[in-house]
Amino acid sequence: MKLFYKPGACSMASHIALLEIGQAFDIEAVDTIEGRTASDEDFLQINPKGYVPVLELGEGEILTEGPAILQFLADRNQAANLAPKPGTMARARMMEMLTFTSSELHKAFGPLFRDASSPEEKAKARQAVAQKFDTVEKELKDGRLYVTGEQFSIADAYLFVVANWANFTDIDLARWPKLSDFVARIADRPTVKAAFQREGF
Ligand SMILES: N[C@@H](CCC(=O)N[C@@H](CS)C(=O)NCC(=O)O)C(=O)O
Repeated sequence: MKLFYKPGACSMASHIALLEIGQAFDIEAVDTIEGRTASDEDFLQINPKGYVPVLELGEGEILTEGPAILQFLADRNQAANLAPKPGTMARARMMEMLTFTSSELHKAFGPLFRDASSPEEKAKARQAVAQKFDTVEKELKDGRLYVTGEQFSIADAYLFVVANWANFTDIDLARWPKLSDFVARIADRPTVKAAFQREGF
């Protein structure tokens, strides 16, 4: 199994999940701008959509889209306890948070990573991110350790990676004390430290 990633990108959530599972896997960095992998393969031949994460499963099977990869990994490796069982309310809550992170929070960061964004577009994006962070802060207000309760899940891996982008985009996470504590707590996991190290940080 091989994960194609970009250092610090959303693919890091899949990287963390793979490390939590604890089985052997390979990783390969991708330059999505040049469209080449570290071993100089044409990335568009691997994923015509041109973005990471991509999970190569062997025998030509390729899985894309972060939330799909995360759920596939969790469901295939239930002993790692990375997601509640499909069909349960707990699973629906976990998917609710994965979807929010993907379609609301992740997307809100978009203009902050685009060189072509104007200062006005970036200011607007910071406002949009702040609004989404307000929502997460409310979720975490009851003092839960993880975003859907007391058990670490793939939703935490994804939310952590995206929320941590605040530290690279001039957004002061201290404005959201519960979220700030959450980010520090997840950053302290051995698997998360290992993912940062393996991605070259
Ligand atoms: N819908 C995709 C979006 C993935 C995505 O936005 N990937 C970014 C990194 S976080 C990427 O590879 N962008 C291409 C680039 O930065 O050139 C998913 O959820 O996996």
